[in-house]
Amino acid sequence: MSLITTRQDGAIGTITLDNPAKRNALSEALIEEIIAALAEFRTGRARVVVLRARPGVKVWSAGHDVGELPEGGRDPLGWSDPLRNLIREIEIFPAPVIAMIEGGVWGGACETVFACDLIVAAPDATFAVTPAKLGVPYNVSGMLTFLNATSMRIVKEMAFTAMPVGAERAERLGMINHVVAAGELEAFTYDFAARIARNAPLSIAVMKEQLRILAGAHPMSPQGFERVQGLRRIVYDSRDYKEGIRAFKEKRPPAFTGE
Ligand code: LCV
Repeated sequence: MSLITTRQDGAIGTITLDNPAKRNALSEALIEEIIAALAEFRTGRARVVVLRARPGVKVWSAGHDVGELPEGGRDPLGWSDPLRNLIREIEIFPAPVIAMIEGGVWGGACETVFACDLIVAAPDATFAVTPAKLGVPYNVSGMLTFLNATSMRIVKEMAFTAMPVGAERAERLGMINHVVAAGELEAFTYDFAARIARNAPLSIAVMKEQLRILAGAHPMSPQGFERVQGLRRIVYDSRDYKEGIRAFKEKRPPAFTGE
């Protein structure tokens, strides 16, 4: 059973997340379908891609599929984790990806949306960075995605509180491009997409790639990287990490002890 639907109308591709039973959780299977769709759109010379969920959803995506996270002893967000592959595929896709958002965006889905080039949201959209809620040691390139989306102060607030940020505030902070009434969201987004599709695709592709390279140009010494990896291992080997995953699965609040 497909977990997304896709279509291409002229130069505009659309990917619709379509697994409401699991609140569009970013499972390996769903991510593989998105990546395959992006490959098809690249072959089909799409000039813009819209990434969306079904109209009227309350949850755009609940983030990484927690059931697919290791229960300890292994990096939960290593290089080859499906979520990391998805982020990189969106970033290197040679045309703008527009995230069209209704409802709640959680955890790894929040990073996925921030990795998109443009974000258009309905007023009910919310964005939540959730590692602290689960006890997960987020990874360095993921934190850089958040830092490229807003200020350090706001990243810290979102990461430390795990509280959702609403669309209006997100727009005020420059975190998203536009907030549009739900009834006009689709028309606005596809008009936005059509404007981009009428412009020069090669010029846009090279500007997108330049901005990706510049956004990732942060010096980190080998020692600095090794220190981060060592600290992250302490977290994913901790009892708190196991407790966070278990509490989610047992549908109860976690009791973190700092060990
Ligand atoms: C698997 C799920 C999920 C889910 N995975 O519906 O950023 S990090 O580091 O945290 C990263 C590792 C990450 O992204 O972790 C995931 C972060 N996501 C969250 O913290 C959101 C977790 N989900 C929720 O809080 C609720 O599901 C929301 C508020 C999104 C929706 O609540 P609602 O009452 O509408 P349910 O909670 O009843 O969920 C419906 C079904 O979807 C599953 C959930 O287990 C349930 O499945 P069953 O019907 O089989 O019990 N589900 C929801 N989120 N991230 N599965």
